[in-house]
Amino acid sequence: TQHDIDLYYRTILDGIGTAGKLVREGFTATKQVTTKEGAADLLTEYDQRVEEILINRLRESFPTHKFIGEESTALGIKSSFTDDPTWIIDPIDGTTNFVHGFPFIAISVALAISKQVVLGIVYNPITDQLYSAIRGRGAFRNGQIIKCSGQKNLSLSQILGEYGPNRDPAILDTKCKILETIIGKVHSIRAMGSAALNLCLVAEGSCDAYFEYGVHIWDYAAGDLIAREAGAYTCDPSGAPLNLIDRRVLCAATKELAEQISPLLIQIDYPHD
Ligand code: LIP
Repeated sequence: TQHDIDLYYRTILDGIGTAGKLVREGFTATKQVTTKEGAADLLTEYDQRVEEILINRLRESFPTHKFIGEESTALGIKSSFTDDPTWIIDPIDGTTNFVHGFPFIAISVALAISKQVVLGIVYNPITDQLYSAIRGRGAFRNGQIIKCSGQKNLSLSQILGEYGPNRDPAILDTKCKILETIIGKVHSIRAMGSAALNLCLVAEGSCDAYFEYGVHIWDYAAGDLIAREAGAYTCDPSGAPLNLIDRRVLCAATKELAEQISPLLIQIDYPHD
């Protein structure tokens, strides 16, 4: 019920407040940086501690809920995406930015019920910008309603595209080819290093579209809802409906814009989350 959703929302906001303080502390502190799946796939002790804070806070209030967390997954605690109420957590989206002191990082949390995301929060603790959405109730930045740009024309667009942490030469080559094809057709391409915030940039209208291959469910579950609630159109980069476990996303201010971008992409497949 809406009453339950409001309670979930208040509880996670409380957890994110505590977690945000720790991220701000860590931002300027010396960090232990380790790697996960490759030399450019970074992890710090803060990622793990933030995830613990959020999961403990939620578990205390909602003991039957399930969790899919980026760092729990990295530790081998693999939870599959089921119909149960499931919190999908990226404690620090943009870990590379965090390591380098580039202030474009976010705590991203979504709640899915029956595999449908019903609430999403993306919080940048450094700039103190909080993006939020509850399904059917619009999207907000620090409590103010936000709307995407409504852009339909590719040649007038500012597009977000990421390289991602995978250093496989074939994948990098394909990603570079895609960007090479697109750059001549648009105002600009940006790579900000946080999938969750990229979706919020489309939601608020400061960018017109974003696509990425190789992202994980925790990178885009919350941002996807925020973008949709702000009027954006999100799909699989092929143009098919978005699937949150397929590790690929295309989000555009309009369906017309998504339809112009999709044919320019080269589809990359990943084993699903
Ligand atoms: C990262 C992203 C970034 C993307 C990478 C990566 P992390 O998340 O959001 O935009 O290019 O694929 O997944 O690992 O910092 O949470």
